[in-house]
Amino acid sequence: MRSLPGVEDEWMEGVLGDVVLVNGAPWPVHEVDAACYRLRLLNAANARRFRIALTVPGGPDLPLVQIGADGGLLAAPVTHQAIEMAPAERFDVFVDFSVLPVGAEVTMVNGLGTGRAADVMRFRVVRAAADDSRVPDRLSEVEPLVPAPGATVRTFDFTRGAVGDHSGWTINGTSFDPDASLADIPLGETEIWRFVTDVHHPVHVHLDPFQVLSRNGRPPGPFDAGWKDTVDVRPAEVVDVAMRFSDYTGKFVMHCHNLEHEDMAMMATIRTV
Ligand SMILES: [Cu+2]
Repeated sequence: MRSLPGVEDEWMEGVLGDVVLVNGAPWPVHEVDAACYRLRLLNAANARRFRIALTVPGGPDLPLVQIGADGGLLAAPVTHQAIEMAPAERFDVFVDFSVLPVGAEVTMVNGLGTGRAADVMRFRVVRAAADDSRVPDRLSEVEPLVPAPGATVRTFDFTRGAVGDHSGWTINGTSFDPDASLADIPLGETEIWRFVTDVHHPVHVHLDPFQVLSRNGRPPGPFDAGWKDTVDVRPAEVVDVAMRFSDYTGKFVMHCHNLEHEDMAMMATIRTV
């Protein structure tokens, strides 16, 4: 570690662990009332993507009603049967356990995992409860970020490449340099940022959240709603987001949130002016 970069070629794609931890515990069981719960989901894995669903033996899966994304509440709830999460993405969801009898068990599974990585945790409904909570139809006012005609378009290409004399990960062909800005962005301007990938890269931007405009020229995907600061860009995909920095001038970073990619230099300095 003192003479070589902290990661090795064999871990280029990112480390996939063999134990799923939730709040630090392996495959925990959490007791719940037969009532509604708000769950705040964060994918805190190094590199693993999850497709989260709530399975019930002999019954349909429990829906996940999304009420919030990385940067706050959605304008209106979105109901999912499963939610795909890349590292660093957050989903705020509402789950109604009151439709189940006391004694029921609900398993949170990962549809993208194999073996033990296909299980995440379990909920056990242990007692009846009075609960009249519900999700409002309108949750918040979300200002749509609309780039003006002729708005600046910046393309960021996330690819494997040479980092010095070894193999690593690059943005626009460059590896992380804390002193060289890849983009100088005027505060208050709404720009279009175009993320282009070779393999999966969860792209994360510091300072201000953004909104997804399109994927491969088509409308945003089912998990792109609301204010985001991390977007799951799939292999060979082009994702456009509307970006506006409004708070501070200075140097910030954007990077892939696959921790091994990030540690192998897939990070860029940007500057707000
Ligand atoms: Cu990456």
